[in-house]
Amino acid sequence: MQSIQQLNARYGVGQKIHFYSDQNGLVTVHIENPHASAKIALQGAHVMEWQPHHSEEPVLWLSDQARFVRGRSIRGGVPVCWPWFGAHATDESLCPHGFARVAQWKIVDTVIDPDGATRIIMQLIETQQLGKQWPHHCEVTLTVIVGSALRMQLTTTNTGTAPFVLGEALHTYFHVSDIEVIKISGLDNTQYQDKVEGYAVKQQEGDIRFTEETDRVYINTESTCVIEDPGLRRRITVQKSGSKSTVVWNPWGQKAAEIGDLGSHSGWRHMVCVESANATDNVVTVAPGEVHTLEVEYSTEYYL
Ligand code: TA6
Repeated sequence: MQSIQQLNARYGVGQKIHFYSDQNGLVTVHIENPHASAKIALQGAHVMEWQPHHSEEPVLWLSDQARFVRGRSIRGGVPVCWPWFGAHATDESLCPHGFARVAQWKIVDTVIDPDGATRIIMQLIETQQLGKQWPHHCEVTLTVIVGSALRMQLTTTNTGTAPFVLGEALHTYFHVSDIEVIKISGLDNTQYQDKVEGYAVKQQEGDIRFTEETDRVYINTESTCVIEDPGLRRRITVQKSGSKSTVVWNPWGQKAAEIGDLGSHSGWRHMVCVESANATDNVVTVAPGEVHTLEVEYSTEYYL
């Protein structure tokens, strides 16, 4: 594993790209540039914070009860769900949403782009234990571009001789003023599987509004979504490519209490997940030699 000293010597740039270790030994990279600041944990290649300087409020939601411990997913930010989404198809003992979000990743490169944005390139470290859960040859990288917008590219290369089937998501938690005042546009007329009602297939009419537990996999959609938040007078735009599902989730109070790390003081009220995914009907077959990339871009604007 790369030590903090090695990481800072090879990939650090003073206060602009700085690696440190928290009290539980989780290695984090802190990025500071003219556009934004961000924090990424190497466990899970997990973007925990991204704050463009023009944004007064956090854009990503990070639970105040998040647990920063080895082998446990951090509640909030952008968990990387890979190589399956939800429960494993045949073995329920395996980690839901795949192991990538709790596995160790390594830094492959850090770059300061000509426009001042910072590019962090990470690769999932293969281990024997992971190989047992996912007996396929592949290379997985996550490139995070921290600028006035946040971009992420999750790339899977099949380096083996047989095709494999991949499920994945960037399971992003966005910070909102109040779940009951926001609306999400971009999915009108789109079919979804309603997980709250046993995956019943339904059709979205108009914008999404929230009055109860909502857990939906919108399928066959590559649309851009906008989270409109009149409480913060802010729009968050979620653009994507290489993704045919969009998952929208808020657990509401009772589920949040059962989950446990979703925050004190009704933390769940201040979050919504809009996840760019390839899930359920939209899992992807990656042929030998093929490179598959799921890419997202998050941007914000304030209005009067
Ligand atoms: O993406 C929505 C979802 O699959 C929900 O069903 C919900 O349980 C959530 O993810 C959180 O999953 P986690 O394993 O992180 O507790």
